[in-house]
Amino acid sequence: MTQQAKATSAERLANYNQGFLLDLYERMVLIRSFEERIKFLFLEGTMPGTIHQCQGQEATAVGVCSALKANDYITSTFRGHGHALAKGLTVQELLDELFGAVTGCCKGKGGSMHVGNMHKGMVPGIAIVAGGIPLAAGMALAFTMQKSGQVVACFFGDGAVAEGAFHEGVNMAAIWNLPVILVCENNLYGASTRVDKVMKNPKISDRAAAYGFRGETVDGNDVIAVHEAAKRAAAECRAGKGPVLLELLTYRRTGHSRRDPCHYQPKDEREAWFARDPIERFAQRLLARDDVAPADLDGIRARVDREIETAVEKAKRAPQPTVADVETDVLA
Ligand SMILES: Cc1ncc(C[n+]2csc(CCOP(=O)(O)OP(=O)(O)O)c2C)c(N)n1
Ligand SMILES: [Mg+2]
Repeated sequence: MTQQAKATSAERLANYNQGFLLDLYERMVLIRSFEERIKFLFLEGTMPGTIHQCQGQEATAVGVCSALKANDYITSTFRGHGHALAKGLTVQELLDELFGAVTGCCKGKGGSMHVGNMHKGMVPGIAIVAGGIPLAAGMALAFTMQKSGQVVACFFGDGAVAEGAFHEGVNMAAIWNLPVILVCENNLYGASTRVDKVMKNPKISDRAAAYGFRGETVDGNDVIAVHEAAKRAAAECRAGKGPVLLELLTYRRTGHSRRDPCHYQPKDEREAWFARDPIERFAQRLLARDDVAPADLDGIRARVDREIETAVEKAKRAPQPTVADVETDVLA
């Protein structure tokens, strides 16, 4: 990196203290390492079910959740591991859930597609595409009526935008100025379908204007840009000026689910996005500061690896539900 580029990168992070920035880095590394580790557990056949992974999208989860307060909520999708770790769920409660254990965050009854913990501000994942949007609007209506000052950040994919539930939930949030941050993780694909095949106008943030509120497109692989956009959106929501639509441009490095070899992503497109990896880019910007050394980042990665390994060993031996558990914590 040239001296000039170094100075520019350092200046852009100058408003933040070292501890905050290293926390963002650690959270993103935790998500990437978690996803890579469970990929092997799944391929080995050690872990049941299927998984939808978020390698490459770490900056969206961490950038948004770092802008929220502990008592704010998020809703998520089938691709929720990163959102959960960013909102403060532990590796252990998440892994235990993936292993179907009673010590999991949903007592083993949710599995990978429904991870969450209401005590930590995460509604268990909603696997119906766009299903979280009306629900988030309802939660935000409750917050408004209770004058609680809370906001809800609702994560969904580009594939959700053409669903009826998007229109219904977004319109209701708009007419009542509800405190919802609508977070569209635009990773260019809904399963194997590229966005330009299903959208005449692929700029998703433009849709906000049709409902009469503000939308913004953000570099979703830049954790600071996402954090700042989410901070602005949360402040507007708390001031009664919600909702806000954030379109976060990012890329899914893996297949849609573990069964998908992902052959439809063109090689040059993949290479271009891999070169804009959110973790590596942020590491370079951190290293341009005088108070971050390569050893600091190595130390974080080593700590994360140890944490995950310890949790994997425990999760493999975690207690499974018994027949008596079938009738607990279920509504129907
Ligand atoms: C209403 C509904 N239709 C279809 C599906 C099957 N399905 C699961 S994920 C998915 C693609 C979603 O793409 P996107 O919203 O872009 O999210 P991403 O997978 O990229 O995170 C589809 C079609 C579903 N779960 N719900
Ligand atoms: Mg998508």
